[in-house]
Amino acid sequence: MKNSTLISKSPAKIWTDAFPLGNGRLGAMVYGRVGEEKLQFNEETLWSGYFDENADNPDCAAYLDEIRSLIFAGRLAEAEALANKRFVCRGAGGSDMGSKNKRELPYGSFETAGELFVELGDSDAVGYRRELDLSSGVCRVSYESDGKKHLREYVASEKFSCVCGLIDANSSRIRWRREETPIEYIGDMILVHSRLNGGLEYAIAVKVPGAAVDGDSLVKAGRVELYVSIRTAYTGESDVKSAAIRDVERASEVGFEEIKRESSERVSELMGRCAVDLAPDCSEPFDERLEALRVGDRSWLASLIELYFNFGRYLLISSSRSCVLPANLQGVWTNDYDTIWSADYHININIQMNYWLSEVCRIPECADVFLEYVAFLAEKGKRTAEITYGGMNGWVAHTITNPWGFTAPGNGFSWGSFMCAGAWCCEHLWERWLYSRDEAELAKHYPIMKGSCEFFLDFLTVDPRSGHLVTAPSNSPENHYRDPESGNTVAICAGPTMDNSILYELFENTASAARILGIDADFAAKLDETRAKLPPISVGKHGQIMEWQEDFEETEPGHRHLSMLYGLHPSSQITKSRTPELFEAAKVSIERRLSSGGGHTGWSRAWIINFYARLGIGDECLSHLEALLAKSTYPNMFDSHPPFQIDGNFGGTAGVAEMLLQSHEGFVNLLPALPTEWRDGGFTKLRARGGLLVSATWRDGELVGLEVEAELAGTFELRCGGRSWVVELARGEARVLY
Ligand code: FUC
Repeated sequence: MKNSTLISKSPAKIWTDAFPLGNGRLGAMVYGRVGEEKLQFNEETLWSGYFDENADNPDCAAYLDEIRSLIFAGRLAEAEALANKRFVCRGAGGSDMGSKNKRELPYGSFETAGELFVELGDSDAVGYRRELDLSSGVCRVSYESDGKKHLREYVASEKFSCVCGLIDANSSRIRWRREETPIEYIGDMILVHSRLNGGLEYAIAVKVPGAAVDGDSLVKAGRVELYVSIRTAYTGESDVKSAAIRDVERASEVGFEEIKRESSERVSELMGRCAVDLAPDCSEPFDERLEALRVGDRSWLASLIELYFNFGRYLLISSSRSCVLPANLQGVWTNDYDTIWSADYHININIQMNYWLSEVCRIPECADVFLEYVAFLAEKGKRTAEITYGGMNGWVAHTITNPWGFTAPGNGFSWGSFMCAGAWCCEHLWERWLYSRDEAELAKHYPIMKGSCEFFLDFLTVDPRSGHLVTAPSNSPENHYRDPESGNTVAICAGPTMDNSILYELFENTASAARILGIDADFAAKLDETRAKLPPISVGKHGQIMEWQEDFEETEPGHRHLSMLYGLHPSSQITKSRTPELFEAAKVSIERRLSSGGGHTGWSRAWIINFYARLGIGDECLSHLEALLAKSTYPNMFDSHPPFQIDGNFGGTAGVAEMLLQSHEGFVNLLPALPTEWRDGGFTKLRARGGLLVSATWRDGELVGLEVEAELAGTFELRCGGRSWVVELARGEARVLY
């Protein structure tokens, strides 16, 4: 696979220089240092905190009507003050998500497992090269020292559930470091067995065959083999220490080379599911090319974008397979004990963006854990509907959640009470159906979608000013507007556009699912009737898509959230053919955001790329891909919010796919947003809804080759510019169309 190797000619100085390895459950960051190697480790469930029984606040419901009355009376400042006082979780919730005290709170934080140091004694390095091969998942460090070739290799094995390494050395001293944690050196092992704040028991085992204990280290003559595993009691493991030891003993019996072979094969199969061809292969160091781009040298831009596309797929494969938790705000990697935002799950764009690439890039199995997490949230969210909302049916979740199942509003109304977070997660259940047509899976997911609908059938209330059914109190994710009465900046509102768009889609999808399954005819009819009463997406005085029901003055016109455009992407309520006026207004909304400094976080920029892909403006997509790389990317290609936040990586990769193939309008739209600069290129087996695999090539911006393969039998329509094809294919059938 070309443009699939991250290369650097220098060791990592800081964490965001280091190269990431992951098997879905374990993460490792490889520094590749001369003299003393450093690797930092994570395990996906290594979270402080616990389920906070206290978070759901029974006092909220009593104030619901009063808050609504104040909103509808235009007394927004009072409504907001009351909501901030009463419509929040009990206790500290997620606290100030950037604070350094979350380890002491029930909410907790994703924590580093610690660092492994391997003292090698070499001092000089000639011809240093550090590389991460995305097509195999092997990280290598090589150089010459004292006239001898030195090689290190590392892999994260899914099958053997270990991170493994092989390091050339004359002699080495190996130790583990984790703050305030007892570490044992016994025989050829390093062992940690402890608990985090909140009580989670965990164990770390490092096996170095042939090593011996020397004080607070292991020492070994000659080449070093490393086998590292971390286990926690998150899923109820009764003997985490034995489990971690069992992992490394088993792996060491198999041996590094065999583990590397098997792991490379597995990663190669997943990475090989699809490809894009945007530029000749380039093996120049990534960090040097990134610096060149930053100073205006665009000669490597296309190869960098192809590398970025591959890196996003690699990161999802590395942080979201054979595991029990979805990729969090940092995937499966953190170097902190009290990580910013706890590296939790923000479900008002972040976790959803993590999984946009999974279906179209043919790694749906990487999204399974997210869909299972939605089911977990639905269970926990029933409690919130019951307690916080005074006995409402169904389930609800809000802006933030964590592995303990926090579903209450956050501890601040304006950011913490995004009402449709859980409903948005249900969109991924429906997308899975659109790609897979798996009725059994749809039947499993239907109760989750129905439960979300049931909550909103209770929560929606008539806005006396418009007669529409609206969510109230609510807000447009983390954004504010000027209260026309008081002139104050407020967040609180009724029926923000994003809520209306998400619920329109949820009700439509759930009714469709009921009819496909041949069940709940009356419920489906109720959903249709309710959907018709939601506020429509409207155009404001600037020609923009209105973010709220009324054309309020925005106080943050460059806000990072473009929530009012949910109907453009990821939903398909705004399209050129069906809603031309809204389609044009969406462009205005994006331009207004950008002209006021919008797109300044990685994920926001990535969402803009997807928006412009849906608008069919390829040159804008390219311009924002360039900005995503140049302004929001670290030297190891991690996305920068800042700080590191992985959703930008995933959203950027999804954006590249969206530029080349779309299938949200009932037909396959080929090359819908091809930049002028991408004169020649191609893609292989990107996946359309309905299970159609599509490969295409273009020359001078014109389609010159088109092949399809049906994962599922069906009749498919494909369009490219003025040309179209309708093809009926049997399951598994491939055909050259052009
Ligand atoms: C939401 C975003 C922030 C950040 C956080 C993790 O609050 O508005 O930009 O991405 O999630």
